[in-house]
Amino acid sequence: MKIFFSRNLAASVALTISIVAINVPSTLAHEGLAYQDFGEPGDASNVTRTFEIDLYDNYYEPETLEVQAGETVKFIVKNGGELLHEFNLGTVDMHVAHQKEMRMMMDHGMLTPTGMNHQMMNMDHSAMSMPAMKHDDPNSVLVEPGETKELVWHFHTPIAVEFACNIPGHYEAGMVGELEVKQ
Ligand SMILES: [Cu+2]
Repeated sequence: MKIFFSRNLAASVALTISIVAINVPSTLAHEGLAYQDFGEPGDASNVTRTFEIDLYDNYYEPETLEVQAGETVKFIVKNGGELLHEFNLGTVDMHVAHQKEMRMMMDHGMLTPTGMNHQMMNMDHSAMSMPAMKHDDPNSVLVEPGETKELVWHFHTPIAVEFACNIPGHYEAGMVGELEVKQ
């Protein structure tokens, strides 16, 4: 009887723990969130912190960053690799969605493994029934080899997000870093 009771107790404790685990989503998934939920393009005159990020084939240096909610951060993003790379701030779900768009741009020749077709990127694709094919997301920069770009971002909410490269295959290869926005 005693054994039955403790087993039962153990089972119910295990059940409680698993329910808690199921109910707590991954801190990085944030299903349904958009960049507006954690920040917005920042004003360069309000920058409180500057990070230099080096992009290589296929990883970032550094791979973890930490900021405070309320800060405006300047990211100086330098591509020291031989491939085209992206620096995109978002949740896992946002990156997965953007990877599909990037795959489409690659399939249509707007992007190549080493650069972008600037003429095609600036074309009006609505006439070709290819909307949203322009890479102009405010939470992202595309950086060609040897190029340096800047992204100024204001973080308004404590959250854990990722900075990631959504060029086909790069995220999967490990081109992703963690950015924690602290309270
Ligand atoms: Cu990349």
